[in-house]
Amino acid sequence: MKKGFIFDLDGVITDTAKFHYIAWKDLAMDLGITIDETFNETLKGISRMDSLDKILAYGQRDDEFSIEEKEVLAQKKNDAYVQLLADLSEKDLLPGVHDFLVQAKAEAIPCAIASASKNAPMILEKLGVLDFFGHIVDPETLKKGKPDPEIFVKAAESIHVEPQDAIGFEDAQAGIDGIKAAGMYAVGISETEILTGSDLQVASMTELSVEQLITI
Ligand code: XGP
Repeated sequence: MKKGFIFDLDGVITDTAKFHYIAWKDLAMDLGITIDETFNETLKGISRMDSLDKILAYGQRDDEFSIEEKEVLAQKKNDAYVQLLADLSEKDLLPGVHDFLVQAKAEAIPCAIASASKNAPMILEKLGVLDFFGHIVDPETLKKGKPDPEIFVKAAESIHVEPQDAIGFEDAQAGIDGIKAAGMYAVGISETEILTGSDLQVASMTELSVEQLITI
């Protein structure tokens, strides 16, 4: 029996991944770097500063900025991203998410968020689902980002569930790799990408039933 659920946020609970892409693409363009959707896949699940570093390395500009300058660039991207979220509300929950959280609550399965995003609490509040989660891992407390398992192990601990009794939900390869490295069952959610190593992959959460999953 599985006893706890751990969710990524961007691309799993809501489609904010598209807003991250717009904001990163604009910032990259200002720096004379062109990124496309294929490159953007490599930013999914990656922290703000690591994402910026990847973009600078991709544009071969990685040695040109001081830490302070990079902080300014990362803040600029985040300001643009937060502006794009101005109208975010319950209507922006991805299909099946609300039903799934209601089912989990009814079955008394604790849920936690394992997202690299520092914006997670604000986004969950806007989506009206903050109260479904027992804990949101603070990415500032992590030594390593995904695909390291640390964030998933911390999330499981926070809801008092052993990793082998937890299920992780992810839309990105770095996330699936982290879930598997943590020793958890991995559910990949993507219509377009093949998430290698997922124990189960679905196109959307509408295909999932809490009752079935907990007996896995
Ligand atoms: P935050 C975000 C990153 O900026 C973005 O590149 C990642 O795809 C995303 O986290 C993964 O969830 O972090 O800027 O919202 O803190």
